[in-house]
Amino acid sequence: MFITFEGIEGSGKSTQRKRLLQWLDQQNISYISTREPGGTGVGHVLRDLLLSNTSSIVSNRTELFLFAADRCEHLAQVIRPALARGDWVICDRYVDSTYAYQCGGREHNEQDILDIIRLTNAIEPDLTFLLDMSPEEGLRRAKARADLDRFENEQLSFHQRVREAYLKTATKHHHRFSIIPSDGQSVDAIFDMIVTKINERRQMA
Ligand code: T5A
Repeated sequence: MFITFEGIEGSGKSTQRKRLLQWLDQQNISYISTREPGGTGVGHVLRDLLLSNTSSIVSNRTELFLFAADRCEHLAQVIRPALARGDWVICDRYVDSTYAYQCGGREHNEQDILDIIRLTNAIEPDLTFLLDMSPEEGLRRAKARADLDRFENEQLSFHQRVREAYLKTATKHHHRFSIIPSDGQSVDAIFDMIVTKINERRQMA
């Protein structure tokens, strides 16, 4: 299975991904855990460029192509080989982040974003968990945890557009999306919903 976690800043993706890895260990399921940007050596360099507050990137188009480049390497070096071995792939952010941030947040033309995603030859995930929450709460958590990065420092309206774009793409791809309302929900309650959904999907397979 190829499972992705999506959501605005601080929505709890990493927390849930780590919980899922413990569960997979208990189930004796072999997996790899990865993320975008930064799932490869090349991606690590790109991640620094993309997220650093001192980044010299000024063009939103450059940003878009760097995310796409990160994904091409990630697919070639990590995701495709893992799926070919029969491992589960658990990925923090993927194509839906490009849609939400570059189309929603940065307001690139929608068709251009869909074309870029298509050109990366991305494999469609089996399941995508969208941890949906208000940007105010997500940013509050992100601020409490560490210094804010280049995206987290964007205006609230940027994050509101990101959230709306996520909900739009989740409706369009409802066959793979599971929207988890995460405001005020405990880590355990959210994780229970995730495991229920995974078990449902396994029974269908
Ligand atoms: N990006 C990425 C694009 O613009 N385009 C793209 O194509 C791609 C792939 C990546 C950035 O790049 C952008 C989007 C991003 O801005 P990132 O660091 O990978 O950045 O992503 P972040 O969202 O910034 O990751 P975070 O680690 O900040 O957020 P998470 O993983 O969603 O949240 P998490 O789990 O670390 O939790 C945040 C805090 O909340 C607490 C945790 O303990 C932690 O302190 N928490 C809870 N508290 C209360 N109740 C709960 N249920 C909680 N769950 C977690």
